[in-house]
Amino acid sequence: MQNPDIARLFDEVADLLEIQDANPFRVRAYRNAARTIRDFPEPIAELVRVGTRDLTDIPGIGEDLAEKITEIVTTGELPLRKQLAAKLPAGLLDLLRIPGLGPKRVKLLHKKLKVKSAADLAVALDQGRVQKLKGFGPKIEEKMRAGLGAAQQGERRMLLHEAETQANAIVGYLQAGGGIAEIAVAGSYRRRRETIGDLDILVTSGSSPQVMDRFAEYGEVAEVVSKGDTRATVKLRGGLQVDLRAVEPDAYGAALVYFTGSKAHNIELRKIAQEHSYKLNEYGLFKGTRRVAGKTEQEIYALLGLDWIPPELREARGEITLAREHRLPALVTVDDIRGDLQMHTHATDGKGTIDEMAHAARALRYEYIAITDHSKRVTMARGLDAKRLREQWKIIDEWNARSRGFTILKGVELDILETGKLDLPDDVLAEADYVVATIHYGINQTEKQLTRRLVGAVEHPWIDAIGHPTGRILGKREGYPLDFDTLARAAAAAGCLLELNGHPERMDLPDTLAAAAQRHGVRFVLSTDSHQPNNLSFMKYAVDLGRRAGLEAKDIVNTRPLAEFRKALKRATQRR
Ligand code: DGT
Ligand code: CA
Ligand code: CA
Ligand code: ZN
Repeated sequence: MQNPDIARLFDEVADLLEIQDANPFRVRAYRNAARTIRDFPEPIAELVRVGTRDLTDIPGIGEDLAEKITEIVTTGELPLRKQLAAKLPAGLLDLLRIPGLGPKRVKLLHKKLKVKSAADLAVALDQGRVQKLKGFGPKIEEKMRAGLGAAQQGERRMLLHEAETQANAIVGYLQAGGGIAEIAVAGSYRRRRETIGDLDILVTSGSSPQVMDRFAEYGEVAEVVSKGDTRATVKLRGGLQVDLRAVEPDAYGAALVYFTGSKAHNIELRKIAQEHSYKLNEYGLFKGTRRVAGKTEQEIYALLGLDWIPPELREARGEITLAREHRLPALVTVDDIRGDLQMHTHATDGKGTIDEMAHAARALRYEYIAITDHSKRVTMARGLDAKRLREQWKIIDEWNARSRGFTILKGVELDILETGKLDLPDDVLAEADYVVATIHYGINQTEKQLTRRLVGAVEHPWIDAIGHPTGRILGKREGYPLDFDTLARAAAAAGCLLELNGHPERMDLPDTLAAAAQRHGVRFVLSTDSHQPNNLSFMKYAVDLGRRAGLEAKDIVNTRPLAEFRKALKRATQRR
């Protein structure tokens, strides 16, 4: 049981409770617990096993939840979840995975239209019964139709962050068994896509049958789908499928290229190989029957006349031409990052204090952070009004006066209201060091309205960046309708930054949009949107996005020392 597995059970309980009209506070308690557990830095199953630490010491975990966690870890199930699920038709939960459908809408569909499954929903849509329900506009209907196919096939993609937890645990387990020379997780995971269909693991080993045996015996395995001497496929309890292949050392590089993909990239590579009268497959690069390369990726790319291409770029989006012309970008790395520019504290919906956030950031050897608690419109998070914000800024001033070598910037995550007006007055915004503006409400407006709201913010003198610009929530909600080209052009012209938000559920901007924005001359800021100190580690996902978009350190302003960072902000050019 990895932390994400435990978290998923709690999330499901919250969904089930919500569909069944349970007390909202109870729903909230399970949601918060799920989030806490998902983000918890140590494996909770381990804590339970060793028993040295009381689970109730974890913020947000009381006696009752601690007991449930222990139950999950020891039995692999949560009886409460089963009880709640038993009260509902089995297919109803599949509906939750359809974009646009949360517990509230699923509840309505069930109550009003007697929809019990994805198949029922398809029929109801076709009969035009769904659009008559309150709260179901044509946009949502369109989204539901698009998502229905996947839901009916039970397709489920996992967040990169969750897949990473699973991947690290499996790799650690396999290595502990010994006999493995090399091991790598290839596929979309290595390309750092924001969601992962399945994990593709490669090993070289002198004893591959034993490695396959050990793999099948892994504690998290729910089902061994197939197993031979050199390959096996399993399904884990959380539903994630994992493929393991053993290859000979001389073919390791070729297998790595092949199984890293993407498929489209492989097809382009194979075409180049053919043009040079080679044959390329997962066993190597061949001239006739002779293998001329295969041990490393580098030698394969080199013989094809290409620079080695970082996995994040292998999407057949022009990287092969760049590699041929030695023009690949020097992609940004986590080490380039000097500060984190979006995080929340306990003043709003975060769990740490200013001091705790700063400490965690210093441990990452950052030079600066911005504290960006929500503004008042976000009532759910007890957003700050001007008075509370200024009180917080006074504390930050005092903190900065006391400390050396590290600076906390006075920031705010400013809500762009439904009307396009801003949630705080200009004189307050002018006093800030950094303002990131975001949309949380009115997301069902038209493309025109939403674009206008964002462009208005981009052009405002005291807004330095637009946060989580598309508003997507992975697996739950697509980004709002936007004329992104117009937004990117306006941002470039105004010198307003666009954020790459590394929160695992957001990873927003999407890579393709970030690449498009860069072509318009936009500069970026990377952030984690942390809600507790250890969330600062999410920066790697913001970097993943940047790398997939082909960004270099120079495209990203928080790779710069503080003084230069300040100068790069739009407010540096304003006169108060
Ligand atoms: P996923 O698992 O849906 O997140 O995405 P991938 O990219 O990991 O895809 P997967 O697991 O189906 O296959 C892993 C890699 O194997 C894929 O990126 C490229 C390679 N591959 C799979 N099928 C084919 C194929 O039919 N042709 C070629 N050239 N490569 C393939
Ligand atoms: Ca895969
Ligand atoms: Ca696969
Ligand atoms: Zn936000």
